[in-house]
Amino acid sequence: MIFEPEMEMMERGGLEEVQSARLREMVSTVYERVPFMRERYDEIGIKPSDIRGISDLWKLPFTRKSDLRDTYPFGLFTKDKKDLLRIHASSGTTGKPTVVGYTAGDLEIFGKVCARALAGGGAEPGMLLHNAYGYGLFTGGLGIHQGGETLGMVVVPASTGMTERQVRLIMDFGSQVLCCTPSYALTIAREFARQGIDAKEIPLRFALVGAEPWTETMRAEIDSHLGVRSVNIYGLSEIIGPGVSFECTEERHGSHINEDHFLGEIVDPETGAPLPDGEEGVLVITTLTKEALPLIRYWTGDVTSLDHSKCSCGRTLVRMAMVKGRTDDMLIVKGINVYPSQIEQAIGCVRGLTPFYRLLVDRSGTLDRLDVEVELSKEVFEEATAEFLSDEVVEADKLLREIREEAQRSIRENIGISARVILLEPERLPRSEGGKAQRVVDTRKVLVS
Ligand code: DLL
Repeated sequence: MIFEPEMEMMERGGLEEVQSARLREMVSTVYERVPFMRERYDEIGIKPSDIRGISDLWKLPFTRKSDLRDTYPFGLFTKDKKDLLRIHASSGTTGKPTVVGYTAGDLEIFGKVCARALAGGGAEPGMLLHNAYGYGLFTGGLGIHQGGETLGMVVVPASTGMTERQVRLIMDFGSQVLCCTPSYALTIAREFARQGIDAKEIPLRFALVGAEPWTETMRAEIDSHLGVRSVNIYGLSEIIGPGVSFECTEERHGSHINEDHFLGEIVDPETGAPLPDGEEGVLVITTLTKEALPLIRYWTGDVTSLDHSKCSCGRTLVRMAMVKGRTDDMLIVKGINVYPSQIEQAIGCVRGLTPFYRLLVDRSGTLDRLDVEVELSKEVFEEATAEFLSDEVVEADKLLREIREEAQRSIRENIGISARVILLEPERLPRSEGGKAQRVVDTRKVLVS
């Protein structure tokens, strides 16, 4: 189902006219109402009248997360505090949180873009939505909640944690749609298995997962263990929250950006120059309709690429590839750039391994070392244990050595880096309780005084 076909299926020429008109208005508003931005535009000699349409976008400077921090908490807002209906914030690991605000109009759009995403992911009015994104300052819980209500669904505001209860509620209520982070979807799947509930008995049919990078290997696990067809949902608080882009169940090949509200570009991470379709770079987004906190050319830091080709679902909205990671999550190990999701992908195709992994980066002397801890599947672990117990130590050793060597080879061939793979027993690594998974321990960052 397409929630707003008149916008989601608009032909490109018409869409670009809408985008250009909205961009002109947005730039004028920001220039008039945000002194911080006016000063920046004055400094480089840009006037709102220089921006006649989206083809002039490149003339405008980027807005960065540091600009939000420097003007903390409300310095980039165009509205007075009393004209807002809601505030969200993302904690950030260091320093001040990023604060975002919404007018009534913003919340209406937030509801609609999330409703579009839910519809794209298979949801329909009347279906039950089990929403296990965190409620609170995080935009995931309330954003999806509002999207569900806007679509006409019955929303169960489960939030995160208490996984045993999540499973009971899904079973008792008969929820058909699950929304949560991909790592939490795996935790929920494990809890179903622990309670002896087979995928065929689970009422869920669709899942919209996002808020953190994930891969096709994880998708296969989520789909088979929960009995769903899972799709990606992407977004960030600064732009609105979830619902910036979403995959359709038809293709599950790239997430449609809600381009009538959010104009996406891909730029070179070093030079900032725009890159063509298919080339990987940083996603930069301009909000076209946001009232309280419009952002122009916001540098998301997320690495992806765009695809304007036709999609069989009928939507004309451009698609973005799965996010590889944020430029600031990128590790440089032995001079090679590596994203955790690339390691996940490289080990994902090795038989006997699971998507539960952790990267340990260390430096001895001047040399970086990368260890990849990864859990074995239950089947392989049991096979190896049985061999050990029946004194077939050589066979067990051979089985584990082969898996380890294959994983190391896959990492070397796909990423060009040598890593040591450490096999762990199942359930060894900490599990997501609903928030974003922490996959990297980089001890090189400890300062030496
Ligand atoms: O994570 C909003 C959201 C909630 C999206 C629920 C999807 C579902 P923030 O906490 O501000 O907002 O974090 C935004 O998370 O810049 C990406 O780095 C990452 N991210 C979000 N969605 C995805 C995704 C929410 N589908 C940051 N794939 C973004 C990969 C994602 N990374």
